[in-house]
Amino acid sequence: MAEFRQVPYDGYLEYPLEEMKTRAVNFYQDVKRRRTIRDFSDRPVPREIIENCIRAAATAPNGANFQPWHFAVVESPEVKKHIRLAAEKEEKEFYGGRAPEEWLRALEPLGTDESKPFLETAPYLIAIFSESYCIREDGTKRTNYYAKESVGIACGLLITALHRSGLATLTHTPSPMNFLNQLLKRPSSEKPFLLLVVGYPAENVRVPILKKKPMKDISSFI
Ligand code: IYR
Repeated sequence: MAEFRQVPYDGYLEYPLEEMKTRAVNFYQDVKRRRTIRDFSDRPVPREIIENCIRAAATAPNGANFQPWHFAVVESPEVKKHIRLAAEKEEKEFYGGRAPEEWLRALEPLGTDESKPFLETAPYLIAIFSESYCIREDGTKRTNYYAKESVGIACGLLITALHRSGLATLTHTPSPMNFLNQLLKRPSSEKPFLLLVVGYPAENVRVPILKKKPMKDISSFI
């Protein structure tokens, strides 16, 4: 079994305790400003920013370093239009009866519906695919361990990197979203995980008031 060659870890930075504390608070203050928005401006965004955020996402810890992800970045207005049409078709069925009553009630305060104009307005859609297996050169299948967990962590990093760059996002999950394989020409070994809408917020965008659970409900120290 081939081993990874080991080298000294020179990337670690230790900060003085007080600095650690302020860094933790400052990071929290910065990420807590992030809000999902559903109304985007069509202002262009340099591709370089998206590329570097994807580079950051791809540093995510992942199973056996198999890096089971693919980021399909859609800039083409034509492809965005096809994605919108396909997503709205699924969402129409979802809101029109496929979703259980209880689920629709839970979405009511968010004010979402089947109309998804942002899929055409925003400068970028990033479809993130999870690769459950890959095909080796000899044609045999190799399982990617913890693919969904790995891709979930990468998406968290991607959203945070975009936020810190000054961009807004919407995590959109039309269900089912297999149409993304066909439209973006991805193989069947890759499953669409998330469709991330990226850009500047539209002017006067509004967001719902959401309360976060208190620490005591989300954590325990044993
Ligand atoms: N995919 C649908 C429904 C939806 C589901 C959840 I859970 C949300 O938090 C928001 C929306 C849509 O995008 O409208």
